[in-house]
Amino acid sequence: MADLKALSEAIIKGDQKTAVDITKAAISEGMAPETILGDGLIAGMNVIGTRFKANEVYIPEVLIAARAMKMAMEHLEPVLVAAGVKPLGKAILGTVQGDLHDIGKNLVVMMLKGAGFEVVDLGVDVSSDKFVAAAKEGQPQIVGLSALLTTTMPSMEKTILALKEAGIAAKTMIGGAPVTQAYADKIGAHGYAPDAASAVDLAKRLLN
Ligand code: B1M
Repeated sequence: MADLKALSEAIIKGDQKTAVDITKAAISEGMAPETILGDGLIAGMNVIGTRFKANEVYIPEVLIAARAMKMAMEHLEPVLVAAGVKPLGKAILGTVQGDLHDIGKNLVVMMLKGAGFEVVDLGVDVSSDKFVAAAKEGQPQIVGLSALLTTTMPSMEKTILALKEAGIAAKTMIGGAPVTQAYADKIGAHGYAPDAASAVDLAKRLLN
């Protein structure tokens, strides 16, 4: 029987080949896809998230683990879809207008996917209109905004206002190096996270 502990270890180590091999073996044995996802892939990413928050691993390790997860997910996703397994929640994320920094935002996207969220990544330089249109179309529970420049932080406020004016019910979360909890409170965002692992915890809290 496929060893899900070894699968989560492979994710933690960022060992793509082993992660893909065990995932494929588990699928062909007929193991429930949500078990493979929860007890193997997400379990591994959860360990990475906890270690990242504790400064026990750093960005390269997170990226390598997330890449292994992505490769394994390419095999698991069609099986999950066929089985009708529901994601934890849906989030749309983007870097706000005027801002081209996406390394941190991409990490947040990967960690959210790793935690079982369906994520629509709108990319960089995303206008408030584009956030509103994507939220109307995608009906996410969460809209996440990233900014790395003090000069683009006002785009966050503009976007949150536009979402409110459009009657979007989704919870908003913000992050990025210059952003603070005080700024989130000031502009009426529902939450702020200082790093990608905390963003996952926050997104889970915002679902309730
Ligand atoms: Co730029 N840049 N940059 N840059 N750049 C900074 C941000 C800067 C601090 C460097 C400096 O001067 N010391 C400075 C901003 C100063 C300020 O506003 N106070 C700066 C500047 C000025 C600029 C330009 C204006 C430079 C110029 O052209 N004169 C220009 C602007 C371009 C634009 O956006 N319009 C520019 C360009 C660039 C590059 C294109 C060269 C490149 C970006 C490449 C890319 O992203 N694809 C770049 C880079 C790499 C940086 C630094 C060096 C690194 C940023 C980074 O990726 N960090 C940065 C200096 C620094 O931060 N030390 C700098 C790693 C990343 C994992 O961390 O993004 O903070 P971070 O994400 C974290 C958390 O913040 C959080 O989780 C992540 C993971 O833990 N988080 C969220 C992020 N988003 C979140 C969203 C959430 C929750 C958490 O919820 C939705």
